[in-house]
Amino acid sequence: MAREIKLPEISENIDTATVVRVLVAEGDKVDEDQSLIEIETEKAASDVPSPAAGTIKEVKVQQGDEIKVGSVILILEEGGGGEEEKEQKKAADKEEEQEQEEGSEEKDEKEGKEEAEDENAEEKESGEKETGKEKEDETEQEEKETSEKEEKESEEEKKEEQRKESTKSEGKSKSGEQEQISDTEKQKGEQVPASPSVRRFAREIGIDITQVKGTAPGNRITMDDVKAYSKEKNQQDKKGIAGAAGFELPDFSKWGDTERKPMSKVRQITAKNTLQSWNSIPHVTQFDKADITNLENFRKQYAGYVEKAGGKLTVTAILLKIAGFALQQFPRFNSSLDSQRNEIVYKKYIHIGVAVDTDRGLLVPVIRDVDKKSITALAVELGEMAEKARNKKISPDEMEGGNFTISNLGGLGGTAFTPVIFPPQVSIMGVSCATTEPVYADGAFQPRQILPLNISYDHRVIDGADGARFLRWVCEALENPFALFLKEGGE
Ligand code: CAO
Repeated sequence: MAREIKLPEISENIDTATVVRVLVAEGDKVDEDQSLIEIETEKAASDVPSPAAGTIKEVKVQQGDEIKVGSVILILEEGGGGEEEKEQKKAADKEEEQEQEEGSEEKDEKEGKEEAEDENAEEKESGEKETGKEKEDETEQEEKETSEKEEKESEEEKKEEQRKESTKSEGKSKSGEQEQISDTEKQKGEQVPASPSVRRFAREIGIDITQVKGTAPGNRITMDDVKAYSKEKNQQDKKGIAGAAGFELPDFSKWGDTERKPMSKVRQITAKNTLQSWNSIPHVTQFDKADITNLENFRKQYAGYVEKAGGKLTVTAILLKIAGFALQQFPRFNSSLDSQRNEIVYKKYIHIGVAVDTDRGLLVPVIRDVDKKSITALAVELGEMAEKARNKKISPDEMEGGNFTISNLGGLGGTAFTPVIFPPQVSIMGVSCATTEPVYADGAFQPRQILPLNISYDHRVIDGADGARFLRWVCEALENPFALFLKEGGE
């Protein structure tokens, strides 16, 4: 039986997705749960699996399409598509044909009625048009009068502007090129039909009036047109990442060949979020180092134990547990700032995001209730979540609700970096590469495994001293986990 496969619900507040790749073609046989298409939304990338086994009859989408939740992606012929089914299909088609024949008389009658109704409607509309035309004439007359009045105003305004211009000294603040552009723009602006008050309003809110489409008779631009254009422009600016950054690109072709590629949704989201975070949060980054020589021995000793449970006892898994403890000791790091109400929202749960490097870019799955889980359980969950993120199986919900983030770049190398906070969180811990360093202790240099750590925090919520205390607490916990049972934090 043919079945329409629709784009399923993805997540709350998400109603469209972009088709990144179509993984099947017409005639393909698919299994239940086999990925049909790859999609990207504002929040994540994922696959749409087939709800049943069958044969693809028709593919209705293609790469790059923006599709709505509930829209048909493809038609699936359920089952193996064997002879029996073909027979069933033939019978069904025949039945449908018969139904259509029977219904055709009825349809003709109905269509006749509809046509008559349409004609009536047309007549009615043309009648309305006549009355409308009279009204339009009246409006045009009014417009003409207003426009004459406005032209007078405009003349006076021009004179005023000329007076102002002549008092300005030559090339005081702008380059000659800029002057030229604004002069041309001004000339063009004077040619578009708009009243001086509308022109002035556009100028005051920084809108180039030549770009506004007039909706009044004679394409005259009204105040509402300027407002509508400004609103649309704002929305576009918010959407366009490059626009939001406010950089005008030069013509690169002057210096060599270039190629343009669209940013993936994940890239766009990262760009938007990091820019917003960087622009709105006063970041401070604190650095420290932990001697993890003993911890590394522990890791080797218990690697097999965790492996049996299906996980890998990595530095990140251990750090998750330690950060969970630290957030309980320093609740401010587990909070969010409500700047509208001047309040700090303290969360009673410990959900930590872990930055995962995927071939589509950065994804941050959230491990929930870290404080209630063992290191083994955390290691297993972290492995599963990282794999899901890399295989595009992670859902947007699994990346929401984190209070704090760990970003471990140590596996890739590096001595230090300053991570960017994920709003509405107020801090993020970065981990660089552990190396063997000579440490002077007991009267001699000794080779020790040293792990560089950092924490970026929102200075509106957290002071420097708290940042230093938090990170030191983490370092000491890594060096001597028993201290966890003795220590108290801040706040
Ligand atoms: N220093 C030295 N070695 C480290 C290390 C560190 N800080 N962290 C991990 N390693 C080593 C591990 O021990 C492992 O080595 P072995 O294979 O020899 O055991 C190797 O690096 C790979 O580790 P892993 O990735 O399997 O496991 P992990 O739990 O340490 O890390 C994850 C998991 C998801 C954090 C990591 O895979 C990852 O994606 N990191 C990148 C995060 C990122 O992109 N951050 C930037 C965010 S801002 O753009």
